[in-house]
Amino acid sequence: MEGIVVGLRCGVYSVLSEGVIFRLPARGLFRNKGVKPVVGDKVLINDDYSMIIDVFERTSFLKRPTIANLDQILLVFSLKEPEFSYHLTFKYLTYANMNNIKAKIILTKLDKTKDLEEIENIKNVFNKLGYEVFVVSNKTKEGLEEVRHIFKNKISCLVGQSGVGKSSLLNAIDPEYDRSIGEYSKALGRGKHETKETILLPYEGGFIADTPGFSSLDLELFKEDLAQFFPSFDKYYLDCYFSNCLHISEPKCLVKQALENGDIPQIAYDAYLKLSSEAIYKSKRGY
Ligand SMILES: Nc1nc2c(ncn2[C@@H]2O[C@H](COP(=O)(O)OP(=O)(O)OP(=O)(O)O)[C@@H](O)[C@H]2O)c(=O)[nH]1
Ligand SMILES: [Mg+2]
Ligand SMILES: [Zn+2]
Repeated sequence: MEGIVVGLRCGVYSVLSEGVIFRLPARGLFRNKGVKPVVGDKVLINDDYSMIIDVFERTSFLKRPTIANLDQILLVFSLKEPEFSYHLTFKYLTYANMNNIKAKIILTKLDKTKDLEEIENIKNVFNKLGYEVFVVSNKTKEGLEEVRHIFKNKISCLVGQSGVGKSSLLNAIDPEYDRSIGEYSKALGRGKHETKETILLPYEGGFIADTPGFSSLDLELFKEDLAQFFPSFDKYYLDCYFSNCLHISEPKCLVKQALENGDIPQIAYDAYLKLSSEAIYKSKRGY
């Protein structure tokens, strides 16, 4: 019998198969294969429904949060509490590119801001780089209809800092999900990590994953990966004069040229410089 892993807690898998959720362990043979089932995996369960006996090949794999077979990542950021951050948005868009998974952006807490110009600016920057941006209020439900359709028939994952409203968005989409909602802490500048585990929720021919919020220190990127996978850089970096160009002070750099032509927004390039200055060299790690 085939199924999909929708949850995992203390080594016990929740597998949805033919409309029923089974709680099962996984057989040890996965160690030989070098894979252990994770949420999102398509798996085979044995005839008496007591064990996962095989895991099918993955179409994609994301380490943080750990999830397989994603069609898209929905990066969720709030406009306020916590404040929107270009820095984090670019960081996570780069991460999605590195993993070859499409990403879209959802901005929440529209009801908490009156600064419509800022929203337009954010939209323009990311639209220019080829990303769709959705703006919603989980409270008033403004903008929610536009967001609903992006989840249909796909496996999607909500990724974002703690407190931005990932679980609230799911409840706004369907109150029956009944996701537990945390509090925003002014002192911490984020939520208090209300969602503890990644879980897949069925939605119109697909699934939406609610995930634990990340903290801003969670993800470490390397300079080389940023130079290659930063949003829109894939169009340029192969044609830079130096094959290991970091697009900072090297001559004949196509990224710098695109910046001068206005094809890359200044705010994106500034975010790149900051991310690159914080990152370390992969080569120095000896990989
Ligand atoms: N005003 C307003 N508040 C919101 C909105 N979305 C979420 N919130 C509030 O933001 C806080 C955090 O919401 P959650 O949905 O728990 O955030 P989360 O992203 O799931 O957080 P973690 O599970 O910790 O990662 C709660 O107090 C929500 O009521 C919104 O659109 N508008
Ligand atoms: Mg949550
Ligand atoms: Zn370059």
